[in-house]
Amino acid sequence: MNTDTLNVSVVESRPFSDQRPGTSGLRKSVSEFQQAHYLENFVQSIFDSLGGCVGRTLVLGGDGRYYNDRAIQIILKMAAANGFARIKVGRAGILSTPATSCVIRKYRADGGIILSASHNPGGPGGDFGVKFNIDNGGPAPEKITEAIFKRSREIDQYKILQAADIDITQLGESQLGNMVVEVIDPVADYEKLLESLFDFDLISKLVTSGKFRMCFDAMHAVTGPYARAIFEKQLGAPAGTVRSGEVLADFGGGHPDPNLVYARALVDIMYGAEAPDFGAACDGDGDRNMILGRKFFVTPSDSLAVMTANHRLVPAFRGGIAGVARSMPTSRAADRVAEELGCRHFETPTGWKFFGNLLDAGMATLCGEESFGTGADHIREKDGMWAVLFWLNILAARRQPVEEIVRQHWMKYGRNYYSRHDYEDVETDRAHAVVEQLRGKLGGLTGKRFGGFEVGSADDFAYTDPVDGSVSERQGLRISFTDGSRIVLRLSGTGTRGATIRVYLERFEPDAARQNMDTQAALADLIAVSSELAQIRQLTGRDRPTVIT
Ligand code: VG1
Ligand code: CO
Repeated sequence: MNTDTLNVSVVESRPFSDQRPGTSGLRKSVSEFQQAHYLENFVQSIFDSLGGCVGRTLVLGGDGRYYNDRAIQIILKMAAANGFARIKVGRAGILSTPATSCVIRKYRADGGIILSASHNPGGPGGDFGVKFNIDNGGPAPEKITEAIFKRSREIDQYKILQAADIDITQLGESQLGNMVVEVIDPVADYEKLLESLFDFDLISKLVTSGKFRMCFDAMHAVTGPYARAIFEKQLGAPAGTVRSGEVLADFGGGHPDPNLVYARALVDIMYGAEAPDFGAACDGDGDRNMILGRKFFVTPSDSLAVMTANHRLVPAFRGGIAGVARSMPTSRAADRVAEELGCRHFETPTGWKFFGNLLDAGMATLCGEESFGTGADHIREKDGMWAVLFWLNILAARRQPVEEIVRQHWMKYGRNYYSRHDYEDVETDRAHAVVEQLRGKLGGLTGKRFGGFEVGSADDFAYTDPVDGSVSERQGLRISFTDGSRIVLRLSGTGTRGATIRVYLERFEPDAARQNMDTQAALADLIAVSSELAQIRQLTGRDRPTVIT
């Protein structure tokens, strides 16, 4: 077939002014995405920013949320009209974010589109999103997302093939115009990759021993099929180990964010009578994870530190690691482990896209964020299933309860009490006023005392990428105290309603005798200082956070 004979429509369109990707892709309510030409304009802006689509290969999938099915058909037809040679699409449109990264890398595709608003709720009244990943399998870096945004503001047409919908429920290849649509198994390649990293025999012995019970909550989001295939089928964990394993378009009405607030069902099991030994959950698109022991919560910052300290138990890391990278608001627990190991550690802005260069350059091996994200150099996304398997590998090798492993870790390295306070859906102007007010104070804070705390340094975090020298400014206000405590404040880049203020609190406690406090109590003095500095109550009228994690 030749392009001239293809039934391509060039559709006139007008730009939307609000298509700037945030921390992780473009996220809006479903109804905004359903406006005429909205999705099409953004997808065409991605294609136009690629410097040519002809002959290229793209990976396409999503987390199964509402509107995925329609969006996939639209993108397939647009890709065909724009000259792509091949699209690998997950069966029924399913591909988790980490699995997409894996497939892009394995088949050397030119990029991928993930249809997900991650941990945001789904359904007709929920959110939708589009993430674009580049050929290293990772989220597009800022210079690319800015180019896409720029293009979206001037775009006046898009191309789409006039054709019937393609059946993507069966594996195999079919033709759409000149493009091959290849429907792939969403789990197979990713499962093989994970199997190559961990000691599956050892983990299988643990989960089939009858002496160890685990519970995994897929929150009716994308990890259900992955977890069933890997934990139950491949590793032999008893049927029923995976809860809420069916992917539902509205996630069963839940909020697929694996934390103590939204993963309530799992938390109740893990803190109830007869609690299992190990519990875990993942988010909407499978890149986040929460780790729980019996009546015990592992903060994501501690999880990264414990993984780093125990990396040699995992076959993939037996030869050592080059370095650890964490996002700026993530606690500094992993830094101390890196120092003891003699490996490098890095502090990057929030968002996985900032780890890509460090991983590509072999400077960092493990990465993590306080927002329930951990991952490594096997792909270029954070990886929920990977994190759960890493913990299972540690548990299988050490044969100790989760709580004991973490407490021993604190005894050796000290404990970073850590919490994040979110104020959601704040009126945008008021949220900006909070940031401006605090930013204005930063210059005069060093040396000042607040309660028992003395400010050691205060700045608006700017990051210079050590690989390509690119600079990202205004990445969060941080105030460090001389005793190692920190307060960080930034606005979320993933919300879809109003603005979300995030306050991150961290206090270091080296004394083992004082490592057993309740987190909020241990941070109470610092929380008081943060209220005084940030003036959230005065400037927004909010007297308490919406979500505490
Ligand atoms: C949040 C988290 C950030 C994470 C991002 C994407 O961003 O804080 O650490 O990388 O979500 O996660 P923000 O800007 O709202 O703080 V996900 O699971 O969307 O891919
Ligand atoms: Co996610």
